[in-house]
Amino acid sequence: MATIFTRIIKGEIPSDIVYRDEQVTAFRDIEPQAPTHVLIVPNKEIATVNDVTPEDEQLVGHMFTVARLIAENEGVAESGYRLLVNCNRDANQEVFHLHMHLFGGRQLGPMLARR
Ligand code: DGP
Repeated sequence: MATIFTRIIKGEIPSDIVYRDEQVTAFRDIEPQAPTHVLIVPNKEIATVNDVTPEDEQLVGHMFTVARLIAENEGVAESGYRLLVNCNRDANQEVFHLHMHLFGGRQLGPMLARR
């Protein structure tokens, strides 16, 4: 089923797009958790990491190349940034269309909140 991200990719609802090509679209998160918070989304609908297949390896690799480019464009490449992909319930995945978060622009702290 089409997600909100497919509608963004198709231009049916507005978003702040920072990069797009034939394979991926990247736009700013609607609820930013850092000065730079961009979502890198495959144009192809893949629900979760569990649905990634060997045929998607080039596409998934391309998401990293695009992340690197966006980090440079956003001016966070040298200071550092975090790439994060949530999968299913225990990771609080909210939108079931594969996406990579790019966070940067501040000290991001430890990788996970400590219990
Ligand atoms: P995740 O928990 O990994 O599924 O994160 C989903 C992210 O998507 C969350 O940080 C908020 C963002 N988001 C949800 N709906 C929209 C939207 O309509 N526009 C934009 N730009 N971001 C959205």
